[in-house]
Amino acid sequence: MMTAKSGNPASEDNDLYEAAETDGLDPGDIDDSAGQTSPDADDVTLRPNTLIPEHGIFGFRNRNRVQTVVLIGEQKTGKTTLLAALYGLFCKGPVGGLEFVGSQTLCSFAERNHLAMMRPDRTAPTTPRTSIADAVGYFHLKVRNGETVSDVIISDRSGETFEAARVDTSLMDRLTELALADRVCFLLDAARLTNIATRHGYRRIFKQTIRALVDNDVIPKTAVIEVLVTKIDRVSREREGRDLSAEMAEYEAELIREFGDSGYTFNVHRICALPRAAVKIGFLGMEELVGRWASTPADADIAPRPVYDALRYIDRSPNLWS
Ligand SMILES: Nc1nc2c(ncn2[C@@H]2O[C@H](COP(=O)(O)OP(=O)(O)OP(=O)(O)O)[C@@H](O)[C@H]2O)c(=O)[nH]1
Ligand SMILES: [Mg+2]
Repeated sequence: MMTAKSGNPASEDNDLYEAAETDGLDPGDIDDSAGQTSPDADDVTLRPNTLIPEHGIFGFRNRNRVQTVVLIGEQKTGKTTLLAALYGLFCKGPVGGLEFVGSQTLCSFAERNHLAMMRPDRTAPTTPRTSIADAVGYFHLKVRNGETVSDVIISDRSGETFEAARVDTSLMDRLTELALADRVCFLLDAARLTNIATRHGYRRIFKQTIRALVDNDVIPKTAVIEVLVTKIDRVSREREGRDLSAEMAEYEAELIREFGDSGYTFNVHRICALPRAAVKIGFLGMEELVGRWASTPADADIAPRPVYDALRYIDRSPNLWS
């Protein structure tokens, strides 16, 4: 007959076995993270606000069928603000027919959104700079369109790392997120693009970044490339009689001419993630953006791909051996 005992039920179970019987048993998968949660203090459980780290992303992708979006942009082009805006939009309700289901990085989203909106004393709200010392981190978003549920992970890292990789291609190996990309988004700052003092250099540098990544084959051939023209609110007013929209359209057409036949699906979209300078513009292009990012791809074609530039592969083989 079993008698009721107080204490740990697991130890009760073990009491029914001899030590020799239990020692050799496989304990099964133990969830280490369960032991790492912060202890309750005053009945408040703290939740971590970390992103999915580089070493955790492979396991996450193995467990879930996800779309991986990689954000690339110089410093202050609006990468983190875009992520904050995504969260902010889902807080208000469905976005373009997509409903929010969940997120493994909810606290990180909330923190970015809070920081993007705070500091009312500043002329413009600002997110803290993503530090070059931080490795890449991934945000997670699970959304639903009717019966179809999709998982999206989005990388965020410091713009300085991309700037360094543009001028020194040996640093491209460090952009580990690119190998996982289903979609690579290059953020193009509309304000810098149309500013007379900065536009010349910025136009050249922006193309140079895409060219460096495409020519060094660090973007998977199956990935879609999109250029996201950010901060449209800042160029919506007429400036010194110039038609800023037409100037941007001209550059966008140049990009499509130059990269449209590089072997990738290549598109340009205008977005506004923080319509501060022209409130009427609203969150331009954000619904469409979420729709594209969460779209479920067709089943992957696993047939071996033909090799088009075999000589370049031979060129690179010493790198693999070294
Ligand atoms: N007016 C306006 N400002 C924006 C918009 N998007 C971003 N910003 C501002 O641009 C600045 C830089 O934005 P971030 O999102 O921090 O840029 P980032 O690309 O993450 O920069 P790093 O972390 O340094 O690589 C912030 O002050 C934002 O408030 C926008 O759509 N409109
Ligand atoms: Mg940032």
